[in-house]
Amino acid sequence: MGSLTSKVSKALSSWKNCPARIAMIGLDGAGKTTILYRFKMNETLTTIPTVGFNVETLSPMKGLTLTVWDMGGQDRMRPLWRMYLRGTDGVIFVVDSADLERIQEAKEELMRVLDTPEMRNVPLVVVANKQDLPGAADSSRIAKYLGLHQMVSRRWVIHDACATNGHGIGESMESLAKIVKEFKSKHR
Ligand code: G3D
Ligand code: MG
Repeated sequence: MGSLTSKVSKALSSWKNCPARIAMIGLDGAGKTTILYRFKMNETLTTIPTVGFNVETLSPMKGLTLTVWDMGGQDRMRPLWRMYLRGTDGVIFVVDSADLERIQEAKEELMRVLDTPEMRNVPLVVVANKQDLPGAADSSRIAKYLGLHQMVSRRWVIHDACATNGHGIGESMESLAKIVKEFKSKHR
């Protein structure tokens, strides 16, 4: 596993006193697995080999439970999502900022998840990944493409990032810790 930068490490260790369940989602190829490699994995809890639905549950740090899966083009699997989303305290949505051909698809998938009753008010961190690639849209453009400004009853934050060099990952995790704690103190 990749080494922990101090920022990522600090943000992750703050979960010890505030256990949380986080869903990390995004289209395939967005960079989820690459981000996970930036965390030191204490344990992989389960990988459930459902045909056509590869969901991983892992705990990079005491108190933090992450469920991770690829979205897109799998309508049959949507009923399963809801099962995994129950009790979720926060969402990390990872976007390939250089793949504007699929940004509309990314938006639709994100909205499908956020529109489920389980996800009411649950805060969102968007990682505008792959900023190193030519033609990547910055986080303010990605926010527009995803329609984030239209979300009124949900806290959201977006960060520019590059998972391959770690830029923005610590900041994203810090924001996540902050808004999830606020959410839990109000709604849980
Ligand atoms: P996923 O888990 O969301 O499906 P991955 O996505 O983490 O497997 O990443 C898909 C590909 O994008 C990988 O390349 C990975 O190295 C690359 N990638 C992830 N983040 C970045 C980034 O910030 N910048 C660039 N340039 N590439 C990134 P491969 O070649 O292994 O398929
Ligand atoms: Mg992956």
